[in-house]
Amino acid sequence: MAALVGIIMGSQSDWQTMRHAAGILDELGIAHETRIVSAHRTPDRLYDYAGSAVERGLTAIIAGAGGAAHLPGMAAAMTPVPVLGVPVESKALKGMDSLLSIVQMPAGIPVATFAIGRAGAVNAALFAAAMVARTDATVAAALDAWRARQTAAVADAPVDEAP
Ligand code: RP5
Repeated sequence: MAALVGIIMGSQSDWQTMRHAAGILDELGIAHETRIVSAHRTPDRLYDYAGSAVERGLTAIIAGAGGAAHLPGMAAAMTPVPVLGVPVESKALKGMDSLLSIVQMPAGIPVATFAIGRAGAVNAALFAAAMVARTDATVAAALDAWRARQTAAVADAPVDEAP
């Protein structure tokens, strides 16, 4: 099945974060693809990927990067497909560098920016799912069920946990 959502990341090291986005899309049955595409190390690959996103039918691109995180913004500059940016937590600055690099786009080239790390990856995937769900009743039902399971899993009261 052709991918509806693309997950790209700047490095293999980003996969530990971005795999959470892929996991959510797997759970919801949304066809997706995962690629390492670096704005700095593989610029031609980025050009090819973003340039072909429309013709390949992608609804959204989830782009994760850390540090000087130019991948989401550069991808957004080269395609009209909505780009959802995930700041990966960096060792030196705990992802604040990634967050600010991704969120501070100039007016005219939007990137929807999510939280640093796993929460951002999960929410970017849920957001992409919500986009797909507008025109896909099966995905809409899967997303509703996912949210209902999450709600049902929240206990009424806290318990002591093993240290
Ligand atoms: C960025 O540099 C990547 O997105 C990654 O988060 C960061 C570090 O990359 P590696 O040195 O671990 O490959 O381009």
